Amino acid sequence: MQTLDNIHHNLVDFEDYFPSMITRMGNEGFIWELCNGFRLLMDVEKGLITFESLKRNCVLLGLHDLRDDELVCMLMEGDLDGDGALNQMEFCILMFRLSPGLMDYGSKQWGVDELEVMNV
Ligand SMILES: [Ca+2]
Repeated sequence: MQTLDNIHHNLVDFEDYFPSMITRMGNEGFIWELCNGFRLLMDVEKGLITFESLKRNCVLLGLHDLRDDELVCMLMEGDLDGDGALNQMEFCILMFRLSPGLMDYGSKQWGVDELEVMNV
């Protein structure tokens, strides 16, 4: 069984990318990029990220080294309302959880209000 910690090890480069993106783009630009990432990964018809859409599109986010069980783990970890797919809010929260550096940065810079803004 994969854990989020295992996925961390596979995503070290990916994680480290986030804080530098915020520095470069600012908070609003970064949130826009996160939402953009969600749209790249989602199933267009459902408006949600499903296992199938994640598997098909994860190359776009540099996640091509992830195995099926790791993708399933990400979906399970991120799925807060139990519908088996990720909506935009769940995706953004998962991205924060996958990036300890970002979580640390975000907790200093952002409040709950900013996170709720993403849930449009
Ligand atoms: Ca869900």
